[in-house]
Amino acid sequence: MASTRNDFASVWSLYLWIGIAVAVLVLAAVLFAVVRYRARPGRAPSRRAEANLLEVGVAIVILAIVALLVFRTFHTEAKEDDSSAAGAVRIRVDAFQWGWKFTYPGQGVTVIGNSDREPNFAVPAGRTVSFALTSSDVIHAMWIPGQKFKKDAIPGRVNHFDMEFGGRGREQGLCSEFCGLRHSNMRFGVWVLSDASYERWLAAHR
Ligand SMILES: [Cu+2]
Repeated sequence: MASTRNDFASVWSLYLWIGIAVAVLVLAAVLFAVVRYRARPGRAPSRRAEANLLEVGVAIVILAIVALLVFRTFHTEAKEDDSSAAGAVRIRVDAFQWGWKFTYPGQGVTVIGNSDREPNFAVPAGRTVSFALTSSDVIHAMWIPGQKFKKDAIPGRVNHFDMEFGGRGREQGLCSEFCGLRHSNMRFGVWVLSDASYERWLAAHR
């Protein structure tokens, strides 16, 4: 399991290029029809209503494109949802109105904060971190823009996912699902630390 940071970039550009190709084809076909078959004196409209072979061909091409996009999307999504490698750092995340609670099971460490005081939790750089995300009231979403990652926090359901954090420093995180009055202040921070600093951080928060 490697960093998921750029996984969706290739899926996105695939969608983009297929979208551009389809747009160009459709516009070209419309332009062709407008120019080639425009009204001219002495021309009657064609009485032809269908072209079965062509229509079947187009349907097959569309199905193939859809199948490719569905496969690529779910393939990438499955990698993202993969959890979890042995020896991964485990963190349970509880979202609530309007804050976050981060618990390290078996470590005796819990960090909690709200819209007045945003919580900061820590992860070791370069190691797999396995998250279990849920909500205690309404639907929230955990978003770490620097990691290009977002996942819903749904009451009564636990979402599992793995992440690997690269460079050291602080990543800003926030709630990205409108969840009430103080939604915009529902933020958190992630300290990405070296192994030694991470252990010290854990010890200091016990
Ligand atoms: Cu929220």
